[in-house]
Amino acid sequence: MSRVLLTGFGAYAEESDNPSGSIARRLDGGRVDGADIIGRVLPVDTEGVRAALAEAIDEIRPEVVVVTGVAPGRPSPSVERVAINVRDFPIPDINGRAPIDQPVEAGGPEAYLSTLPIKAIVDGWRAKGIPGYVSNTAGTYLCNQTFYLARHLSRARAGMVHVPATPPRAASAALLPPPSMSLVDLEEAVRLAVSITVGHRGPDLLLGGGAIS
Ligand code: PCA
Repeated sequence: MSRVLLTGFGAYAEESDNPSGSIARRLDGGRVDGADIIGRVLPVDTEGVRAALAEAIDEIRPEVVVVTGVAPGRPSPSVERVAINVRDFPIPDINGRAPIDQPVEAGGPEAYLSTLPIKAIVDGWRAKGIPGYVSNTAGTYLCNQTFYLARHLSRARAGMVHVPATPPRAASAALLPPPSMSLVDLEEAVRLAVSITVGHRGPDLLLGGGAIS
């Protein structure tokens, strides 16, 4: 029986109700294609997140790790291609830390590629009417850090999905509301990403997912 560790994040900055954490809680204890999902909510804390993730990996010993986070402003779910060994925080974490040009792991590789079938995930999303895409940067904040750590700390197939804002969050924007999708649709996108990963064998699909910039 395979185990999937699905992480989301708690509140930070303007994201008082982080949909990624809600989705991890909602899918926790569920089953997808014969795999058990164990959902965990991680703190948006650059010091604390390593211990929280390492503890979850030690305890669960997952075959797959899917890190999720919210990316307000993005139009739809996106699956990340790469995590870089850089922390350059544009806003502080929940404890006021904002490292500039610090590594995630001193002496670690400069980057890790996702070992999820990113093209198959996008293809599967689109087949179900979810307008997802491959993202070629996970940023330089906590989500990039956690995706990097997931690859660094475990041998599981590991990667990351960013989700857009939900309508209530978008409605709270002072001026132009960011794009949004309902929590139910985002939960389905994350559930599908897990299911496609669990069911995928062999190399990823050979479909375009690049960007000019
Ligand atoms: N999104 C942030 C960190 C936590 C979250 O949900 C990010 O994209 O880095």
